Amino acid sequence: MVLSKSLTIFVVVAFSISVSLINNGVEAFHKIYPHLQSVSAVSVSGMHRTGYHFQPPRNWINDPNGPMFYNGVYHLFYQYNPNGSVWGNIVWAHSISKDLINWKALEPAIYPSKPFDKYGCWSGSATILPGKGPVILYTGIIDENQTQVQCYAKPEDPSDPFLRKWVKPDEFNPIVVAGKGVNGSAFRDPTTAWWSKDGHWRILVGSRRKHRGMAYLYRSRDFFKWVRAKHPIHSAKTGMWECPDFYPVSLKGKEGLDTSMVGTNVKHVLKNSLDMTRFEYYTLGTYFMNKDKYIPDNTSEDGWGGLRYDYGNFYASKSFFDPSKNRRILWGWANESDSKDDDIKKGWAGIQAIPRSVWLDSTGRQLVQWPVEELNSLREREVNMNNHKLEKGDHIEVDGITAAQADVEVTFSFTSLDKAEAYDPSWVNAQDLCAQKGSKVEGGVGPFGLLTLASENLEEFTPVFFRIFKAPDKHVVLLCSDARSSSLKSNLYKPPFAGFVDVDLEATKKLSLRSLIDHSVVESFGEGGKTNILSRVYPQLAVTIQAHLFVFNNGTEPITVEKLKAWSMKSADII
Ligand code: DQQ
Repeated sequence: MVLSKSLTIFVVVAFSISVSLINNGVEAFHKIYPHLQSVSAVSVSGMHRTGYHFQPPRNWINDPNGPMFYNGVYHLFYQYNPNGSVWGNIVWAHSISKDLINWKALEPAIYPSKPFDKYGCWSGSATILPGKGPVILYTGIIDENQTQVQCYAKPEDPSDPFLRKWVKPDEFNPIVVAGKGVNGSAFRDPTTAWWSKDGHWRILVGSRRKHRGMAYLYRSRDFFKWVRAKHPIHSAKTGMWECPDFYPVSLKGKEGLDTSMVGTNVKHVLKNSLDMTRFEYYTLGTYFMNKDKYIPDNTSEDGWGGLRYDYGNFYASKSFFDPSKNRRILWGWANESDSKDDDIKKGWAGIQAIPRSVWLDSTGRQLVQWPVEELNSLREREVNMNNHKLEKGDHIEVDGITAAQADVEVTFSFTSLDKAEAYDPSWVNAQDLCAQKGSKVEGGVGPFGLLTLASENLEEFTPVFFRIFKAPDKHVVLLCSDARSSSLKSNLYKPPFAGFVDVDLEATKKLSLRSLIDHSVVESFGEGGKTNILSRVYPQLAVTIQAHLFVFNNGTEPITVEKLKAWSMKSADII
């Protein structure tokens, strides 16, 4: 008895220590700052505002909600505090676009007004009901203890091309309450519904039972009366699952699929956002509709070390099917990495990452993502660098563009992998490895890559780079986006974000990188979007026209910049 008690204490302590070590430096959410949440900004600081990443003119934003394409218009809703630049007073802000890049803000679509959402309108999704139009499912907060229920809203006038006004009918609302055995204070973020041939709509709702993250499955014939399936569709020991997303991907090609698609030529993706670590992970697997079970493939790790859409600052993501271009698009929120006090001074906090197309890699082992093609319309002045050799210690400026607001695509090549450093099998955590072997530590093949948002004399820079190691049976490729040298300012969260890249180097001896640089964000796509990292950074010197871009090599193996194209980026119209 005594032994089991101390064992319990040990497990709890070990669990909290391990969680705090991987906590991404961000405090858990839904913490209310009563004295700050309605302090409106005296002025809005433009210094680190983005030129083409989505952000409203002022105030706090978090999760993307209910993205959809309907009647020729893209809709983006998002969690928004209309009164201040910390989390609180949450409503669904609403913006519309014809191209996913330029946006026009409308009035908030959903805000507390009913007993079932009096204390907040939290995240959720949109479903377009054939012949009937869109319905939004969202989480309503019913009391000060943050008790959560699922609610629905529909357009007041479905013929309004912009769907400006949304109503929350009293009939059937709330449509789902926690029920027996479900933790009502950890029960939120309904998914887009999918329809099955058995005549039912199905949704998932994120939850937790003790330390186990759960995605509960609900079924409905009419979209209003929902019944919980006996078992969650899936669960894992990772703490609370927020913002689940569940969708099919095609086994071949880049085309996206409607959320209701099933069959032998698809795999399913289950993504969850981990409240404890503020990271997300996904698995690829098989959905057994008859049993309402999802089983991850044995190639997808199902836990803390699982695959991530993004190994940086990217959370509460949500995808939707865009029938106008037959693609699945992924939105993710990139929180600030500065302090709450800085956010209050700035008068704003939070951006959305560039929307990305997402599809299954030809290996079937992971997803691939790429910025939507519409982004290219912002490209203006172009510069090129071709077949430029970088010896050890070289850093060469990519001159002639606005380096603080740019898009860079580069392919690096090398003739030999012989000098690759030996890989120690204990290096399982990419971020720890990047912390140990940063961009300045000399290597064999690499580190090589880009120095983004760099000051002229490199007092500040955010390096995005590859480093290659030799394991007994393969090469291990590390991609880092290291914020440690990004700013002279202290009290910032400056992590050396990193991920491994699943690529066969023997065959190609090439690696490609794309970085979207936008004042306080560097959003990078390694090897065509296999490994992606978004960093938020706050340079003090490398701002506007004082920002520079370099290619560099700090490895002994010479590296060739085979092909580099960089563009100044126009600002998007986000009003
Ligand atoms: N943010 C929302 C929740 C969700 C969390 C509240 C994820 O619904 O679980 O703003 O960032």
